[in-house]
Amino acid sequence: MEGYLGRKHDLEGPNKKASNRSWNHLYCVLRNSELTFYKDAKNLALGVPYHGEEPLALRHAICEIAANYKKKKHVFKLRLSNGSEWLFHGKDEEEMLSWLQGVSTA
Ligand code: I3P
Repeated sequence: MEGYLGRKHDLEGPNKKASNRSWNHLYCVLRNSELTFYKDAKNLALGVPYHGEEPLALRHAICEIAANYKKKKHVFKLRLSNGSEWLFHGKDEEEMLSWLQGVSTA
């Protein structure tokens, strides 16, 4: 699946806050148990990931609704096996839930 989500890097590793903590609106692509980010769909077509980032490997990742995050609605949290954590913001409940399900079963 693919589409736009808000993304915030929360933890770089266990108990280590990410240095860049701002929200970005990114084109997200979920394929083959990996999540890759692009500035927009055009950059996906060109094969140019956002800031040259490596895809996030979703094996052994944990994904859940970010119940503790109160500043926005429709946010879910992704914790990777390396301890890094990311928040994702869908435009509505339905979009958030479909990504949550997609990422959880990847
Ligand atoms: C961050 C930005 C984020 C904010 C984060 C700030 O500043 O304002 O929106 O997260 O707060 O550090 P900058 O863009 O200058 O990097 P929230 O939207 O969740 O508040 P945080 O450090 O408390 O996570």
